[in-house]
Amino acid sequence: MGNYYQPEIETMPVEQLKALQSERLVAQVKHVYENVEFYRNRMEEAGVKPEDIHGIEDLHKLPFITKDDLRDQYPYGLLAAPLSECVRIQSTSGTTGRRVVAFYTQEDVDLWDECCARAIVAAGGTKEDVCHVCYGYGLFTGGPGLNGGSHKVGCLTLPMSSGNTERQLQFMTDLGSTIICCTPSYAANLGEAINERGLRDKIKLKAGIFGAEPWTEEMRHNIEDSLGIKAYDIYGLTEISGPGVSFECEEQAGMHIQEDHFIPEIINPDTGEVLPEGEVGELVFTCITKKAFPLLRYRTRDLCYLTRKKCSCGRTHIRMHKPMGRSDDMMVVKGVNVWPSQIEAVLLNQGYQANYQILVDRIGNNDTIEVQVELTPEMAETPTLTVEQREKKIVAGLKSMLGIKVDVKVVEPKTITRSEGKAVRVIDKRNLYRQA
Ligand code: DLL
Repeated sequence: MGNYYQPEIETMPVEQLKALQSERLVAQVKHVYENVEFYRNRMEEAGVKPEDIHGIEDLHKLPFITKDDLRDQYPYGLLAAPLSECVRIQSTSGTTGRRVVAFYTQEDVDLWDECCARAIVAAGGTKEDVCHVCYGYGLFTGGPGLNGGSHKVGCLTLPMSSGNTERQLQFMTDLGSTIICCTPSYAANLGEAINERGLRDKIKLKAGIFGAEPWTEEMRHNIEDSLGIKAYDIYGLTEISGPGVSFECEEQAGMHIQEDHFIPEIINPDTGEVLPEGEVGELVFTCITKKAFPLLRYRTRDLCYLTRKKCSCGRTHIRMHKPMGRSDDMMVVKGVNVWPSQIEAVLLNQGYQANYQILVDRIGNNDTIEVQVELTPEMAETPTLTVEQREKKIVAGLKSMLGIKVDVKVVEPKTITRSEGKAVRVIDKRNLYRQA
């Protein structure tokens, strides 16, 4: 059995949880219908009225919402509470198109903080811990979310924000940080910096809560080894609240979705059909407790599957598999679907670290794809293979994973730019999807 922040909710029998969801869904549908013209219009177009929704079995009758809808309704079109009740905004880091702005009432902030507190406690956090938050603060939800959760748990919270690795290491060693929250790519960079400076014996970290970008199991093992910690995954998105929509427990086998606040569905991204448990498709969320910005049936574009298999931690909330990619970060190269995570898995399996970049271009009518990966310092110091041999081996690994020939360049350690937040893994110069 695990540690819980709110045991009665986290271990609530499934039937009871579903009844709670039904009750909250009915109230939420009424709330948005009465307060948001956008929802009223959409429901009328779909021929559905609030009184047609009696519980979660009727969820499928509601229309979907997409990111384009959010952009069209920017900034206030989806606001469901009076502006005077709103106390905060957060916003997406998107670089194309209009930003998405999400609003929070004080109650919304409290429930979001509780979600993050549950994640921290699941990772072993207590009020004795020193919680080092190096997700970005500001419009990005990572810093504020984990910061709020850490306060709720009663940890000593270090609001470090991202960047300035020397300062991170100084606080970490001087104040004895025990839990670290950041992107997995920055955790890998910190691991590298700690080992280079011989600080491994001076740090007290025991757990890390990493998310905001896709990462592989191979990367998890590397981070756990280099920092000497247990690495937990955490998932979320600005539109739905931020980090803590789901989180891993000590089983490290999928993330429990906070079903008392968010109802998940998996759909076929092409047809919108709801898929049965266990099938891979696009994750859709309905917010049943939020007041200011409660999205109903929001299409996340994240691809994964759900499982309600019993978890040894005792939590009853459904688990989502780590997102396998986004329907919009899948690249089609030479006519083949390529996911950055497939490339990462091949590289890390061959002993490299997650210091790599994928360059895609089009010359004439032909796509080109090149993967650049750094030698690890050990590989550079005591070479067992030549660079050519290494490149050949990676080319073969990628060929068998993807079915296409990928050019590979093995480069010297420290030549690929390190990330402080979300890593930029793909540079696609074809601009096929650039938005107006
Ligand atoms: O990244 C919220 C967050 C902050 C989550 C800190 C976890 C930790 P956005 O910037 O709106 O919000 O980006 C959301 O990031 O739709 C996924 O595609 C991706 N993502 C988030 N967490 C994970 C994860 C935050 N654990 C988008 N694994 C989501 C894979 C993730 N992808």
